[in-house]
Amino acid sequence: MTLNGLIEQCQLEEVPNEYVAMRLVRAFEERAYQAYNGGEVKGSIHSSVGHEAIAAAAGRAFKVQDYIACTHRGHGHAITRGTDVGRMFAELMGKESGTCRGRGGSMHLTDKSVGLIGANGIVGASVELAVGAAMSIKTLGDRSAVAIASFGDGATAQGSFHEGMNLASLWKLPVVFLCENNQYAVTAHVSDAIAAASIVDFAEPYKNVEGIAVDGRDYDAVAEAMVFARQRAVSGGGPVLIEAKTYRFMGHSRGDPAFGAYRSKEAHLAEVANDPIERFIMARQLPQGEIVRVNSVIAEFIERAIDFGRSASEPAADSALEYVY
Ligand SMILES: Cc1ncc(C[n+]2csc(CCOP(=O)(O)OP(=O)(O)O)c2C)c(N)n1
Ligand SMILES: [Mg+2]
Repeated sequence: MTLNGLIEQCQLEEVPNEYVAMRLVRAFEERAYQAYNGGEVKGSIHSSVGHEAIAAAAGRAFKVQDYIACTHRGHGHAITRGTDVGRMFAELMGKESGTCRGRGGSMHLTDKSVGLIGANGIVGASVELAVGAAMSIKTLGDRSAVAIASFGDGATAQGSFHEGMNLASLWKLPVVFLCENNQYAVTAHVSDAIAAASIVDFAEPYKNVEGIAVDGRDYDAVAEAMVFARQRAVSGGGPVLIEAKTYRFMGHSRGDPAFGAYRSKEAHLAEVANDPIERFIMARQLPQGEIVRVNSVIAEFIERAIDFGRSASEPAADSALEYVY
């Protein structure tokens, strides 16, 4: 039950694969949220609605041999790298068939088979994991792979971000720093929390690091920046810091409303009107009838995937300490 399998099922002619990728991420997030509210998901979840163009572009621009470390908002990257979506639901539900045998849940969803070296609940930790992976790539003399650190705007206030940038800069490591700036760290707006005028400015003091700021809701712009960044990093040119600017369409996590407390309804509605999926449909002038047909194939796929999670078994209680480190 992978994205590529779904793309085959869709028998696409007039709709590109990237649309399916973005729409699958959206459908997963919406269904996972519903399942959370229905008590089926254990632990916490964080929705990546609004970030779909970034995940879809990463799925396209990066290669199977690359490594990616994610944040607590990492479902989209797992999907576009090719993690089995049924096993993702099983993981969220704490089931034995999950990608981490139900021990990780949403925030620690890991899938070595696709180079996903972990979602992470520690803000900023994805930077150090990716820099470590990039060090191993360089040490082994592998000239075919890069590591990607996905992190939020809030993570750029962490020491780990600057430590990672410093080492990667000094040693010209093959790493792509991907800041998914959704404007908020829980309730704090980026302008109140981060000292730089723009996050991309953090590339400036670090030698060998190139900074690129893109509209994170524009699939083509993000994909172009990532293809460039990967090429530069893999060929020994040094790291790239991509700032992909978007908006967090939902609340921070379960229980946090999308607007009302710290975001006004008017400002929120103006942001969600700028929807990466709708923009892609408009930019490519995709036929409405085909969109409706493909969306229904995706909806059925999601139902099969969640049913897989539901019917999977719970880990045995006496195995709780196995497979944890
Ligand atoms: C080291 C650390 N400090 C604080 C937290 C609590 N926390 C969880 S998510 C979050 C905000 C993260 O914001 P950002 O990096 O912008 O990512 P986003 O949630 O917007 O994707 C904070 C402060 C944490 N998990 N880890
Ligand atoms: Mg943020």
